[in-house]
Amino acid sequence: MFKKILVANRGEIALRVICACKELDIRTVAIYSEADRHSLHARFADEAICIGPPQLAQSYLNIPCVISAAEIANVDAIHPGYGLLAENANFAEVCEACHIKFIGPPPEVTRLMGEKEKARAAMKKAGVPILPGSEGVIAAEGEAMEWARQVGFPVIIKASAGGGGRGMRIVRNEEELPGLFKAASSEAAASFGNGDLYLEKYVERPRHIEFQVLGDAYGSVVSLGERECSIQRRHQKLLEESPSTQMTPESRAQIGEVLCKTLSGIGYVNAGTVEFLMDEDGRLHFIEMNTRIQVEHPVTEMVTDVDLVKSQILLAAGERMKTVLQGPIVHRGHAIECRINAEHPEKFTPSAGKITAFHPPGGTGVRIDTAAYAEGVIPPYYDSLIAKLIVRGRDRNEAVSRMSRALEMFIVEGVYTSIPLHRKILADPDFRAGRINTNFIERFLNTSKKESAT
Ligand code: MV4
Repeated sequence: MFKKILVANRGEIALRVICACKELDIRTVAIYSEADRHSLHARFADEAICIGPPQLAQSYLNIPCVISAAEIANVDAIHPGYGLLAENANFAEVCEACHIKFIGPPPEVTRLMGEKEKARAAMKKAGVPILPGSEGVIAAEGEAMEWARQVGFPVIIKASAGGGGRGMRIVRNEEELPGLFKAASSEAAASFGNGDLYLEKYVERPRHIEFQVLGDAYGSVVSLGERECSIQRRHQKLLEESPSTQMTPESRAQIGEVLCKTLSGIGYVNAGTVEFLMDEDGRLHFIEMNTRIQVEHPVTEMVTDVDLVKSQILLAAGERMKTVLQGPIVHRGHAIECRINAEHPEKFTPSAGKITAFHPPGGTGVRIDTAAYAEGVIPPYYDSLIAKLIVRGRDRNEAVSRMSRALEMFIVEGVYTSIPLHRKILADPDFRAGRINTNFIERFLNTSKKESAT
């Protein structure tokens, strides 16, 4: 087993990884920027190394700095958390070259899933349902028109190197296509250094449903069921839950089975998330795969009792799936997570500064993952996520009422937060009835604006 792990991240996820290491009796090394000198991840790690100035490119994203810290501290492995270097195949290769275990899938698998049209082809070949669309990247605008006619409008043009919603264009008819194709291509080239595009049939009002998987180094892959993540705003998830009201034990088992077979064939190791869109007829269509631990992983932990971060570490160390899981995967109850962001309630701009008061809720079935504390400072350089509030109930109704009361009892002063917005979502009749899709927040914000104007 590893003796010492470097945590190449900050904030709540760095703390989450430190928690897992402590329970496994593994020493931890934190890295921190000058803006994070007083952060809890630096405080709770066994060692902490300052790696540079606040800017991400000069600290947490600076591969030579991260690797130097790992060499100096003499660690066996690096856990990248989410974001930052987590899906950087080059970083994983550098770790390997330095004989440091990267806690994640092999670099070639990360690279495959990072090229979205290749991931699509690999899934299709193995029998995972995908949307009708282009085969491989589109060479020219004329080819895009051919595929669009074949698939039928509306279609969506996506960047091969994209994901998370950047560089996408919805095309409703033939007239729009040339302009939108050019725009998507130059946006992709500018933001990813790669202008490659592919095309899919556009799904109206989809739900976003994703499957959590774990793989060991010996070809065993398991599914831990789904998370429903349709409550998003501008591609930032606000609330996630498990199970989805739209899945049954049968449909969950069926999709889980094809995923495990497919990912085992690909050589998938460690934690991963397979994203689907569910159309209005309830059919699932693969869109992309994330090769990291995700922000919303606690939702799955709450309903399965599997510690996903401990599992990641054990699997990376070469443990077998059956040793890691210690029994069958059982789904119990319902979990909901609210991502509490430090942001302005109307403008949605980040709200940095000192937290003057902080009282997180507690009680039965309540979990908080956070690195925030009273008198702590939220630096302006990073993500606006300050806390994740997760609850579990015996069923969805109990989880919803538990979340509502927990949000009522959550005090954060000194910075603006999304807590008031989350309270409103939890009170919404459509949300309570499970009538949600990816357009929910837009509709919700429009109607609440109209109401407050009258
Ligand atoms: C789509 C889609 C409709 N049809 N693909 C946005 C993020 C990226 N991961 C994929 N996205 C979408 N892909 C097809 N063929 C609609 C979206 C989409 C979306 C997806 C999930 C959650 C929120 C979303 C918000 C807007 C658009």
